[in-house]
Amino acid sequence: MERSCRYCLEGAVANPIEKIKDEKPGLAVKAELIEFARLGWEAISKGDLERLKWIGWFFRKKTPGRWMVRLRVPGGILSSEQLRVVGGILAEFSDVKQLDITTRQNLEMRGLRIEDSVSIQERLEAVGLTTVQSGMDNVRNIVGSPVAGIDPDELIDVRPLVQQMQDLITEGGRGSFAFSNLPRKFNISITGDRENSAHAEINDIGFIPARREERIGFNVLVGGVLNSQRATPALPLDAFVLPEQVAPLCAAVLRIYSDHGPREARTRARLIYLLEDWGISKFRAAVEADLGFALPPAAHEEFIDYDKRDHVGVWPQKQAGYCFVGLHVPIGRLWAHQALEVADLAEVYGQGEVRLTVEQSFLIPHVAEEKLEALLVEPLLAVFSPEPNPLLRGLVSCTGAQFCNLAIIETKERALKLAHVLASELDLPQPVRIHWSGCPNSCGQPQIGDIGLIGTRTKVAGQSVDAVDILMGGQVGREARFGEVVREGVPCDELAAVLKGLLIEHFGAEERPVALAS
Ligand code: SRM
Ligand code: SF4
Repeated sequence: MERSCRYCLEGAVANPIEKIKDEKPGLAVKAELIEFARLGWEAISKGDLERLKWIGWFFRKKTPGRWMVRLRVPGGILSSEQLRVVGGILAEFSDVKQLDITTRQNLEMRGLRIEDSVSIQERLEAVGLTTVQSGMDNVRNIVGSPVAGIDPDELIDVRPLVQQMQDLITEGGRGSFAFSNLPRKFNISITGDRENSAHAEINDIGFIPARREERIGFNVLVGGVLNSQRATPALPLDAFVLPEQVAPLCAAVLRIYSDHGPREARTRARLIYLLEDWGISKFRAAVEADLGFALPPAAHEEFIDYDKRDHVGVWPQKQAGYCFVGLHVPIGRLWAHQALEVADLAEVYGQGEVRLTVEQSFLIPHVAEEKLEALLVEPLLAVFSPEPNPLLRGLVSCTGAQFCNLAIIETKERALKLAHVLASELDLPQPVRIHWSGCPNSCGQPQIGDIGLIGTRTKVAGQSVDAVDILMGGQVGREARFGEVVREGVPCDELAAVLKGLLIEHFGAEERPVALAS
């Protein structure tokens, strides 16, 4: 297939990031890290500050000199040894010692200095962790089933596929120049369970287990996006692939997106715009031409027939005598010493493995039944509970104004405080998933919450104040759908009362009787 030059915009005006990439590829800074560490952050050019996101180093305007470092944790699976190194780095080098679990089953370390970057990168690499291509115009952390290989009802164990894709896209963690000049970010989800546990619909490619002619493989969705411009669920490609065709298909889609995806306006540089420009048939034909073989149409028998779980609590594994224990991390944030304690728990009670979820929590797999009782009384489980209050359990929050360059409002602390207030006043029959995003970029996935909150500003008595737009009706798992805006510009100071009303009216919440003073 004839390709147009991916660096050439054929006369169109390039957006500033394309110009930065033209001057020097984003990934080139990997080889220059020693020099940046020597010179210090103040000597780094604006272009290189952007390029450093290609290797996971995010300059934070709110805390100049103290960086956020984003890892890649394919499918959310990491070893206790890896987590211990992450906790150790934070303990030794970070001023705030904070670690966030992200909505892509990933980790972000905070408060690190570029001056320490060489030592930090060496420690990560020594245990097989990489930060490469975790930001900007790259394939972001690949999300997958957090219970792959242990779910009694799973159809395909996707762990090898997730690793295969990660290796392909990052050249084994070393960095791939072939896949790191995409028009914009790119998200991939793959699950082999029956509950759509990693939100296929909000990814640029989503793989859903399906059966065709007695073979289990995947139906393919393409073009899902959430951002300030639009929220569009991924569309069926009308194609079925076998497990061994997953990585080749991803590579084909990425080449096509790289060569033909829009690069003029940054806001229109996502895959969905290419799909809308070409139509699914032309896009599908281009994928087949790149692959060199025809794709069968999507299988009729598709498996999203279970309700989606958050995996919090104690669940039996497919391995007899073992269970996994899902522990809830309030707003996805933990501290260095807690990361180290989690690593210890995984070793003492499990088999040295921890799995992160898209709900910003984690689970410890392979807990032998006879060890369960002792695990459940560990002091850390008073903080990371297997039985959290229903309002805390469904809470997801993006980073927000504390650290994020683009935030309109503060989210994490506010979300937690509000959940505690509501939990003290209301009894709920089931968890309500409340998703916070500090701006319309939608990192907290507000469109898929039962209630979604998007940061904005409004005027109260002539003063500009923090506010949110409220969405409702989002559904995950089977029959996933996006919520819609039901209230605009609700001042954050009024939010407790407004949410209380919505929880009572729509989610069966009941007010707790007020204790009378004696
Ligand atoms: Fe995001 C930009 C945090 C998941 C859509 N996102 C940012 C930046 C990098 C902005 C910045 O430089 O400050 C935020 C870093 C703040 C910080 O210090 O942590 C940021 N995004 C996050 C995380 C950490 C939110 C969280 O608390 O979990 C998530 C990291 C995922 C990861 O591990 O890779 C995160 N971001 C998402 C998601 C959800 C998802 O992928 O499932 C989305 C919507 C899905 C999508 O992209 O279609 C998302 N982030 C964005 C966008 C809008 C992209 C667009 O097409 O316009 C931006 C803005 C941008 O890229 O210019 C953005
Ligand atoms: Fe920042 Fe907005 Fe993303 Fe929240 S949604 S992390 S405020 S870019």
